[in-house]
Amino acid sequence: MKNHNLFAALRAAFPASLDEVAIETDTGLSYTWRDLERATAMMANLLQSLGLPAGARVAVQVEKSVEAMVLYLATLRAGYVFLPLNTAYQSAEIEYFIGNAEPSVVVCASRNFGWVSKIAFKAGTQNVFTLDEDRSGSLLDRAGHCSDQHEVALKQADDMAAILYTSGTTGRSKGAMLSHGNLLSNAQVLKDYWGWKKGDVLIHALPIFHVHGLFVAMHGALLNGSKMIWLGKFDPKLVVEKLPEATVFMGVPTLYVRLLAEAGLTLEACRNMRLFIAGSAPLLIETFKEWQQRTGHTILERYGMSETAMLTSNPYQGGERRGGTVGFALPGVSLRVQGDEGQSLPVGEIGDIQVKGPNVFQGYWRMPEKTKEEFTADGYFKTGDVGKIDERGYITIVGRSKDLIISGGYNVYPAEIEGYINEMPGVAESALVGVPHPDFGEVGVAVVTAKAGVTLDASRMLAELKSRLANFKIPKQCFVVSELPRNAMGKVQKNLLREQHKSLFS
Ligand code: MLC
Ligand code: AMP
Repeated sequence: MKNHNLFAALRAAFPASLDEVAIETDTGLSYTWRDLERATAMMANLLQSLGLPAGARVAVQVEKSVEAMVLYLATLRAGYVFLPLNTAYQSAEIEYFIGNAEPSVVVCASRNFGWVSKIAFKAGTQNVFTLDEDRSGSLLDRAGHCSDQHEVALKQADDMAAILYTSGTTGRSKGAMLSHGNLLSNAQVLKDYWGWKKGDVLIHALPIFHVHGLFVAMHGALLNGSKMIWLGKFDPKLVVEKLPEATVFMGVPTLYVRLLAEAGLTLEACRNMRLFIAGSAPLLIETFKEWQQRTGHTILERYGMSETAMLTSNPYQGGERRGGTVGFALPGVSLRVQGDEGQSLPVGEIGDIQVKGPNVFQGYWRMPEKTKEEFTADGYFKTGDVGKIDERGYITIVGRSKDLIISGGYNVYPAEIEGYINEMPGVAESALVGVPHPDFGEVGVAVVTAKAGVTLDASRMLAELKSRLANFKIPKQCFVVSELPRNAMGKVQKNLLREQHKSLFS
């Protein structure tokens, strides 16, 4: 029987000579393909020795490191389900994810072991390990005693490989279940579409707890047997320094904005580069054009999401990469734009983007009703993005029907933040809106009203939020006003607030 385990496909793409370098880190370490083969085997053996139930979740909140990547690959290899968590999440956020996903294994940074293990044990997790970016922690200690021989677990294409938490209008996060088949089909399509070839070297500068860094970048390099230059954190100077050794770079728009601020970003620095790819948030046309002028390269913009991995891409070859568009639906992806009455819209008209394809997820973890709501009767997933298709087939995203702010490539759900603000003493109501920002593209601004007779202190409210939520979710400003604008139906008019504050950071 064919093994559809994603790891098996990635492993099959390792170069024949396992002694070649697979990864070079910014800390001066170098890992061969043999190192990856052995380390994933040892860690997979450790996971399998724990007697976990089928489909067990392995929840991971650790700093980026090659060992963290090995943990991801080992989870696939052993046949369990990987659940990555942003390192910025604090205890209330982690408590929700662990409570909801009920992982059998939790891996955290040793400095967080006290509070994370408390949450995990309370939720019934039996195994809590630590892993730090300096290759220390109980996970590696334990894996070090395991055999380096391991047979890849047998998986069907529909078996779950990962759960990625993402949110919606109600504010509570939903776990998007992605199968081995979802991830592998998308990786294979992108390998061809983006012309990955022998000799390619990827600069990996993104976090590995979201689709972009974990799947698009990492699977791309692995499936091509390509070396990665591995940066623990995005550092624009270091990226520029490493460009001459690389051929492919991927980033969210903020990374491109910050790279453009580097004097060292020149034609000469980019001489060996083949491809710059951007996504996760809208790339401003100014950034697109400035990049062309400075480097001689045209950024290739693509579009995707946690529930679907990649959906569209500008062409790598055989067509123009058009700034401001996200290109064409990828091979195998069926994409349509629908109007309010569920009718297909003609060329150029704006409507809801819906998609179907082998990359589209299996549903939301333990939320069958929510899953049903997000699909049409004929099986299309409602992305929550609003866009149009031009006469040449290029897709442009013009907005979102979901109330979502994308800040520096991270999602901020207004409903979640408003929920926290509304619970604060003296607050009557609040609205969080996204406004343009030169570095993060968009940032959240809170507008709050007080209960009668109460004087609210905006900076204290922000400090209170900061003690409870991931730092990127904190509004960059907070205004206390006498009332929020409403329409005739009594609904808060966020568009007016957006308009009012649109120049705050320009
Ligand atoms: C950091 N800060 C942010 C922020 N990142 N504020 C708003 N939005 C962000 N994204 C704030 C922190 O709160 C902190 O504020 C200050 O900046 C410094 O924090 P830091 O952690 O040191 O920041 P830095 O390292 O500079 O991080 C910026 C960044 C990072 C752009 C490198 O945000 C990043 O890696 N973004 C990429 C996200 C990503 O990979 N997205 C892909 C999602 S997948 P203070 O006040 O506390 O000091 C997806 C699907 C798809 O969307 O299509 O790909
Ligand atoms: P996430 O839930 O983190 O996976 O975020 C996915 C969302 O990011 C999509 O639904 C889009 O709204 C947005 N997105 C991703 N890529 C792009 C892009 N190239 N341009 C505009 N928005 C994008």
